[in-house]
Amino acid sequence: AKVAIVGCPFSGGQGRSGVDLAPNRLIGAGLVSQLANLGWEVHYETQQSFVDIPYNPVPADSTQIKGKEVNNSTPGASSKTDMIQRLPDPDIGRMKKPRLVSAVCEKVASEVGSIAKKGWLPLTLGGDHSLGLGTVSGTKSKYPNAALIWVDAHADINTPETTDSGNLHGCPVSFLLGLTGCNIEPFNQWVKPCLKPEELVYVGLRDIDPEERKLLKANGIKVFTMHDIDRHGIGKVMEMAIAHVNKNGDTPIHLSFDVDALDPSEAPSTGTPVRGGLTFREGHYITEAVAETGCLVGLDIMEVNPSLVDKAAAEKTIAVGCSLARAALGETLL
Ligand code: DIR
Ligand code: MN
Ligand code: MN
Ligand code: MN
Repeated sequence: AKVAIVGCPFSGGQGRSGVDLAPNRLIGAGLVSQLANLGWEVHYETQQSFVDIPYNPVPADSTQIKGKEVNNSTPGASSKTDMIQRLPDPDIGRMKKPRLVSAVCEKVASEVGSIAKKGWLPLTLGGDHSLGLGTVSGTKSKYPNAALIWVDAHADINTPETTDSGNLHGCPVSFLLGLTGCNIEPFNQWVKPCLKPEELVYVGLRDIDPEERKLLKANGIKVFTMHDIDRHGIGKVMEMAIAHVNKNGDTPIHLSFDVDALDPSEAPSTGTPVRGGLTFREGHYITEAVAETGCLVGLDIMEVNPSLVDKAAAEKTIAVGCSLARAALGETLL
C-alpha cells in the first residue's frame, strides 16, 4: 500500500508561530523510513510550499510592509517567498487571516484529493488544525460518504459568527458541515459543505466553547468527551465511535488527530494545551482501533509546535506525533 506525506508548514489559523516547523521536524525524526519499515511505499518529495501565496503568512506580531519586499519568510518555504509582494489580509468580521487560510486550505484540498484519487493514503502533517478544512475536503472529493473521526481537546466547530478568538483553527468543522454563517467569502468560493453531522464523531473533547456546545447539540453530533473515556474506557468508546460512523464496516474513514487531545504530559509542545487529556496508550489505542477497521483513507497529525516549552518537550511531542502516525498505519497490529 502507498502513503503520500503532505507537509503543511502553516500557522495562519492561530496566533502562535512555530507550528509551521512541525512537518520538517516530523520528517527529520525519521517518519519516512519508519513508515517504510512497516511495509508502506512512502512518497514524500519535499514539503509543499502551501504558504507561497500572496497573503502575509507570518504571525500577527511580525511586520508586514505593504508594497515592499518582505524579508520574513516562513522557515521551510522556498526562497522565492521573499520576493512575493504580500497583500494585506485584514480580518473579515471576527475571522483572522481569512484569505490566507482559505487559499492554503484550497491547495491542501486539491493535493489531498489528487493523492486519494490515485488510491494512495494521504498523511497530512500540520501545521495548525485549520488545515483540516483542506484535508477533509480533499478526502471527501474522492470518498463522498467518508466518515470523520476528529480527535481533539477542542471541537473546532466555531463559525465565523461564534468564534471568540477569531482563530480559524477553531472553525474548520463548521465549514465542512456548512453551518449558518459559513457561506462567506472567501471560503464560499471553493468550500463545499461535504460532511453530514451523522458522519462525524469526536473523541477526547474537554474544552468546548458555550456556542460550540449549542452547535454540537443542535446538530445531533456524536461526542465522546474525556468524561466518557473515564466512564467507559477507551476500548468501549472506540467501539461506539466507530459503530456510529461505520455501521456496515465499509465506510471510508478520515482520522484528524490534533495532538492537543493528548495530555500535556505526553504532548507538551502544542499551541493550546488542556490538562486532563488522553494518556499515551489511549491516544495510540484510538489510532490502532482505526487501523484495525481497514477503512482509513485519510490521516492528519496536527498542532505539533516544536518552538513551545523547551527542547525536550518538543522532541517528546514530535516523537509521539510520529508514533501516532505509525500506529494509524498498522504498526502495532498483528
Ligand atoms: C477555541 C480554542 N475554541 C477557539 N480552539 C482551539 O479559538 O475557537 N482549537 N484551540 O484547537
Ligand atoms: Mn484542533
Ligand atoms: Mn485542539
Ligand atoms: Mn487547534
